Amino acid sequence: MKFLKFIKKKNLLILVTIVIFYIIYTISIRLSFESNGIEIQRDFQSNNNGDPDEKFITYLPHSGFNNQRISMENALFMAYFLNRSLILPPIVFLDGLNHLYSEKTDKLYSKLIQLNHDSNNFTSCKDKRCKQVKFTLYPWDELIDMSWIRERIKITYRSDFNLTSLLTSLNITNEQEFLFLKDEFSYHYKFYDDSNSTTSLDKFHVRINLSDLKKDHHNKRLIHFGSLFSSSRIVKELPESRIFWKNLTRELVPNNQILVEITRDIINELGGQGNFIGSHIRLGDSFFQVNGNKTLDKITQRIINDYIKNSVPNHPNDKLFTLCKDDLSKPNTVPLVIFLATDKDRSDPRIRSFLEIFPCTFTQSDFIYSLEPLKRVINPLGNMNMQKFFAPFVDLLVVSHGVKFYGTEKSTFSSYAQRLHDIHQEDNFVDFIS
Ligand SMILES: Nc1nc2c(ncn2[C@@H]2O[C@H](COP(=O)(O)OP(=O)(O)O)[C@@H](O)[C@H]2O)c(=O)[nH]1
Ligand SMILES: *[C@@H]1O[C@H](CO)[C@@H](O)[C@H](O)[C@H]1NC(C)=O
Ligand SMILES: *[C@@H]1O[C@H](CO)[C@@H](O)[C@H](O)[C@H]1NC(C)=O
Ligand SMILES: *[C@@H]1O[C@H](CO)[C@@H](O)[C@H](O)[C@H]1NC(C)=O
Ligand SMILES: *[C@@H]1O[C@H](CO)[C@@H](O)[C@H](O)[C@H]1NC(C)=O
Ligand SMILES: *[C@@H]1O[C@H](CO)[C@@H](O)[C@H](O)[C@H]1NC(C)=O
Ligand SMILES: *[C@@H]1O[C@H](CO)[C@@H](O)[C@H](O)[C@H]1NC(C)=O
Ligand SMILES: *[C@@H]1O[C@H](CO)[C@@H](O)[C@H](O)[C@H]1NC(C)=O
Ligand SMILES: *[C@@H]1O[C@H](CO)[C@@H](O)[C@H](O)[C@H]1NC(C)=O
Ligand SMILES: [Mg+2]
Repeated sequence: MKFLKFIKKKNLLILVTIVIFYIIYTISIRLSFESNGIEIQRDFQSNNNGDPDEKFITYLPHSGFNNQRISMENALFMAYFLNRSLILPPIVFLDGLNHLYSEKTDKLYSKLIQLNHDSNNFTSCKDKRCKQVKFTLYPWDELIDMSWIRERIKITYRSDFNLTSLLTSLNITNEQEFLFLKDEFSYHYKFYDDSNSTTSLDKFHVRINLSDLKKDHHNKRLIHFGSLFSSSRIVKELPESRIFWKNLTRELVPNNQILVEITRDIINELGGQGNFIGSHIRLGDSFFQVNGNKTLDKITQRIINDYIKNSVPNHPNDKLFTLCKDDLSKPNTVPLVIFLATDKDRSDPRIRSFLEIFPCTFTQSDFIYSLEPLKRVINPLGNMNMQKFFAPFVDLLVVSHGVKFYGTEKSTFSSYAQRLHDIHQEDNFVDFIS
C-alpha cells in the first residue's frame, strides 16, 4: 500500500523519467545495429573513447559512387600512412542529380551540410534554377567488406557534414589544433609517399610530401583534407605502400548479403560462371554521352576480336539460347551470351545496334524475378528504401563475374568492375560460387 501511494505521488516524475529513458534507448538503437553481421557504432561520440592524444584525418566525398569509393580508399591509405584514425563520412546517394561537387572545399561543405538524417531531400540550385533532390547517406560497411582494413586502422563514423559539431566533438577549440587542406580548384593537392619521387604533378597543382605532412603536423588533432578523389591523387612508390595498397584493393569488395544472393542467382540464370561475358557500356552523361559511339565501336571490336581468336569459352545455356535463336539466324550476328551493364536502356539506339550484333545479350531488366529481394533493402540510417541506389551494384557484380570483362574507358565504374573481375579470376571463382 505504501509503495502504491508512493507511485501515485511521484507519478509525474516517474513518467517523465521513463519517457527520457525511452528516448535515449531509441536513439542508441538507431545508432548502433547489426551490420553485415558486425556490431558497429555509428555515432561518432560514443565510438570515440575520448583519448585526448588520438589523432584523426577526414575528407569530403563528392560525385558518383565510384568517385566516392576512390576517395574513401585514398583516405584509408592516408590513415595508414599517417598513423591516424579515419573519420569516415557516409556514401552520398542522390536521386535527381548526377553530381554534388564544387572545386572549392568551402563551397562543397556548404552543399554537403544540407544533407542530414532528419530529411531525405534538399534543394539544389544551379543558375538560379532550383529543384528538390532526394538523397540518402549510407554506411560503407553495409555495402563493402571493411574487416581487413578495420584490423589495421581505426575508423570512426561521421553521419553529417557539420564542421562545427565535428570540431566540438574532437575538443578542438582553436585553429592551431587542426590542419585544413582546403582545395581552391580541382586536383589541387597531389601527395607523394616518397619525398625523392620524380613523378610529375600532371593535372595537379601543389605537391605535398606525406612524410613532411606526418612530421610537421604530428601534433595536430585533425588533418582535414578536401577532395581525395582521383586514382593519381596519391603517388605510392615505397615498397610498403605498394604492398599495403595491393592488399587494400584486394580486400575492399562488396559483400552485402542481399546483393551477393541476387548476383549468384542471375549468374546461375546466365548458365553459370564462365559461360557468359560481362560488359559495361557507360553512355549516360557528359563525357560518356559525347563519346558513346566510340565506346560502342571499341567494345564491339574487342569482343569480336577475342571471339574470333576463340579465346572466349562459349557454352551457352540452352534455355537462354532459345530466347535468341531466331535473331542468331540473321547475318552478322555473334552467338555469345553477354551480360550488359549500362546506364541507358534497351531502347537507346546505340544499345539497339549492339543487340543486333549480339542478340544473346541480357540486361538487369531480364531478371526481374531475381531482383525481387532488392525491394527489401533499407538504409539502417534513416529507413530509406535502397532499391534504386542498389541497382547499379547488381550490374557491377554480375559483369565482374563474366569470363571476360569489357568496360568503358575512363569510367571509374568500369575500373571497379575490372578490378573485381581480376580478383575473381585470381580466385578461380571458388569463393563466390560453390
Ligand atoms: N544501373 C547502372 N547504373 C550505372 C551504370 N553505369 C553507371 N551507372 C550509374 O552512374 C554512376 C556513375 O558514376 P561513377 O560511379 O562515379 O562512375 P563513372 O562516372 O563512370 O566514373 C554510377 O554510380 C551509377 O549510379 C550501369 O551499368 N548500370
Ligand atoms: C574533451 O574534453 C573533455 C574535458 O576536457 C573530456 O572529458 C572529453 O573526454 C574530451 N573528449 C574527447 C573526444 O577528447
Ligand atoms: C601510431 O600511433 C599510436 C598512437 O596513436 C602509437 O602508439 C604508435 O606507436 C604509432 N605507430 C607508429 C608506427 O608510429
Ligand atoms: C522535402 O520535400 C517535401 C515534399 O516534396 C517538402 O515539403 C519539404 O519542404 C522538403 N524538405 C526539404 C528539406 O527541402
Ligand atoms: C552545426 O552544428 C552547430 C553546433 O553543433 C550548430 O549550432 C549549427 O546549427 C549546425 N549547423 C547546421 C546547418 O545544422
Ligand atoms: C619533397 O621532398 C623533397 C626531398 O626532401 C624536396 O626536395 C621537395 O622540396 C619536397 N617538396 C615539397 C613540396 O615539400
Ligand atoms: C632520398 O635520397 C637521399 C639521397 O639519395 C637519401 O639520403 C634519402 O634517404 C632518400 N629519402 C628517402 C625517403 O628515400
Ligand atoms: C599483404 O599481403 C601479403 C600476402 O599477399 C602479406 O604477406 C603482407 O603481410 C600483407 N601486408 C599487409 C600490410 O597487410
Ligand atoms: C552516333 O552514331 C549514330 C549512327 O549510328 C549517329 O546518328 C549519331 O549522330 C552519332 N552520334 C555522335 C555524337 O557522333
Ligand atoms: Mg562519375
